[in-house]
Amino acid sequence: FTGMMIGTLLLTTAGCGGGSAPAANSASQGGEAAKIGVVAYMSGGGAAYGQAQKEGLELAKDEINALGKVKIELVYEDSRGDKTEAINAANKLINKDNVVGIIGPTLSGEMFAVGPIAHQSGVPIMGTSTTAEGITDIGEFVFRNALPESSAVPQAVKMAVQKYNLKKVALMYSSNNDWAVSGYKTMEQALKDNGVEVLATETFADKDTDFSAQLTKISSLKPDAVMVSSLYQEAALVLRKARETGINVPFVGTNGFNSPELIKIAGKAAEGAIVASPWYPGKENEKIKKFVADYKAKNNKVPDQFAAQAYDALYIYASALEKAGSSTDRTKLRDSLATIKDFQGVTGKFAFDDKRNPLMDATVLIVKDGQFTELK
Ligand code: 1QQ
Repeated sequence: FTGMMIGTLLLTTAGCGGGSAPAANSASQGGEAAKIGVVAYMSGGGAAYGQAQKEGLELAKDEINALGKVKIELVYEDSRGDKTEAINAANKLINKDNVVGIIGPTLSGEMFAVGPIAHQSGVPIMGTSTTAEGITDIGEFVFRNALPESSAVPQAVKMAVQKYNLKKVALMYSSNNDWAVSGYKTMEQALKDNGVEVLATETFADKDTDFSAQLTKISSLKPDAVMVSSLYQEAALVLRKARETGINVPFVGTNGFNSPELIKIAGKAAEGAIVASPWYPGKENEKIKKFVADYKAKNNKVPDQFAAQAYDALYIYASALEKAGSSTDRTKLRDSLATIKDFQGVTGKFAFDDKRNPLMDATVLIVKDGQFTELK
């Protein structure tokens, strides 16, 4: 029973329920707040991703509302990283809360379940961290400002190959996570493109805690590096076990590595972990400095990539809402979002391409002395 199938099923059921929810595309009533739904992974094993997204969104919302050009109200739903929960959340937001658009969900797998519902309901939906292949192929109401792995991974792999003269590596990924599988495939292709040999490919599952069998095997093959596609929880435990097993080579990750939780959980074992990110707080830029300072004042920590991408996503919505001239018209909002070409956010210059994927830059980062720093 795939997420897609559940999605279709619930959509059909909602459709048969019959006209309980009024369409949210009446003309704008001056000054009315635009209701935007948020589906995020806010509790459970990957909660740090969704919590960071919420913090980024809250800061952006307060600033946008203070500016006064458009007014935004956010309605949060916790998906707990689960496709069925994400589907229930989206159906509620679309049919009960009557949101004009949705931000999220956090995971690509959740988007594969929820995107078709939003698309068929004519509700724009934007992923801020959905980096797998094929996300926007779901339909023309589906957007993302998340940097696809197909842009991020080749940069990280190429940099690591050059920097550490990699010839042979081992691969690991979580095989029951749609995004992790997609990220692994992208890694495999990037390694091929760089002429690197893959000595072994080992799998595990989300929520696994014992990686000794895979790492014992990998250790015996003496790779120059290990590449891992998984969320921070599993990646951190892999790193810890790897160092214990005597594997002290660089690790290259996919987007799951981009949470400071990776470093918190792995401790010293995270040193040398490499990942490409659309966000780097250390850049000399006034907009970034202000965002970091304001976020710190509110949340007592430096914003991570998930906070920054969510922060920019709400500004992108605000700018589209302003152009659309309506706080309730879902179709106008979709069309307006699609025209965003010259946006300047804390993650840099941003535009949607004609497939509603982002055109934006990435920085390759490495964990050094317990911090993500730029790998040059
Ligand atoms: C995806 C991701 C994850 C790392 C988000 C937390 O990139 O599921 O697409």
